[in-house]
Amino acid sequence: TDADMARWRGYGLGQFIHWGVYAIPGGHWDGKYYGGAAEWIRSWEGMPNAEYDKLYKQFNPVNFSAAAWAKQAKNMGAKYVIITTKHHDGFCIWPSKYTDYNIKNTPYKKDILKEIVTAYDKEGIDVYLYFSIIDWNHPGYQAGTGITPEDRLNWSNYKPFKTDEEKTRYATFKEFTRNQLIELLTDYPTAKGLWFDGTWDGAWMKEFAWVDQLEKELRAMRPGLIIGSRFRADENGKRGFDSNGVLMGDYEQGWERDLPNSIEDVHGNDWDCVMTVPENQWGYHSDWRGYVKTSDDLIEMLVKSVSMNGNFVLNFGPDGKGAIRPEETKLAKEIGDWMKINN
Ligand code: JFZ
Repeated sequence: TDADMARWRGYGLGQFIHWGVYAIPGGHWDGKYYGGAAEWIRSWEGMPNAEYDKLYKQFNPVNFSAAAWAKQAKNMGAKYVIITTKHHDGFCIWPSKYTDYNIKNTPYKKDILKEIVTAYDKEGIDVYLYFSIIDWNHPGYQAGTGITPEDRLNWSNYKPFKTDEEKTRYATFKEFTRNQLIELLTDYPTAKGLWFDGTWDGAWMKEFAWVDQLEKELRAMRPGLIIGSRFRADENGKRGFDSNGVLMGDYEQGWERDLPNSIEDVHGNDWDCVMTVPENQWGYHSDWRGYVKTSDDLIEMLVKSVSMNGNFVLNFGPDGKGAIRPEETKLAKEIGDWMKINN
């Protein structure tokens, strides 16, 4: 509704959190440094499923405090948070009924998503749920290439489905996805919106009509729900715009780690920019290399975003024990100090 979008436009600064079992290896596996995004280690390192399965069995974040995270976000001046409920690896930080690959089956056991939603609600920070369509854990995902479980890890391997068996398997994945989204909206009723990722997957893009219907269903379930443009892709694979160039969704999710040059570039659309501190790491990587942004860099991006009618969302990647790293804590404090003077 207009009131919900008016609230969204007022955010300015948000916090993004990427947290999952990939935080345990932190960009290293088998004694080797891994230079790609730490949350992609399962895929680009070709980690066998048996190896990756060891991670959730040891996920026990003893330093995790949702209240401390929420307080830090509040002091930074963030008005909303986007939290990864399920990244591409398929691990769910809530006790989903539809897969065993979830927090309940870790040593930690407790519903992390509930802890986070409760803590941020308490600070008056709106919660948005990041949800990946890509799911390397589900047997029906990318049925067209799913000869071995490892085949599913490489989304660029996608081939159109040929057999009925493949189509049937993908149908189970669609149903699973729909069930999980309904589950999230039902069990976390205060969440304000969904932030989608991984919809560039070839199979999903061919499901245009089905996705359209699902979006209508979710919106009917929760009036005022905010959904970004990346949920849908047109038949040509152009994410988030229909064939007439009209935005599909409440705001444009296209300015990832990038800012428009001028207000003309945003074509009157609402938009967000999600940003990493190091170059290409969202999940926790124990060894940041290359250019790391300073608080001055980030404040400049925030000011530019807000001046061009966008929201700026700064990413944090807590470690495998649940602590936010000191570098990020320092940046959050510096940005917060600036916000207090200039808000
Ligand atoms: C995706 C993920 O693969 C990544 O791990 C992280 O979660 C990020 C927020 O989203 O990466 C993307 C998605 C879209 C673009 C680039 C990277 N894009 O549109 O340019």
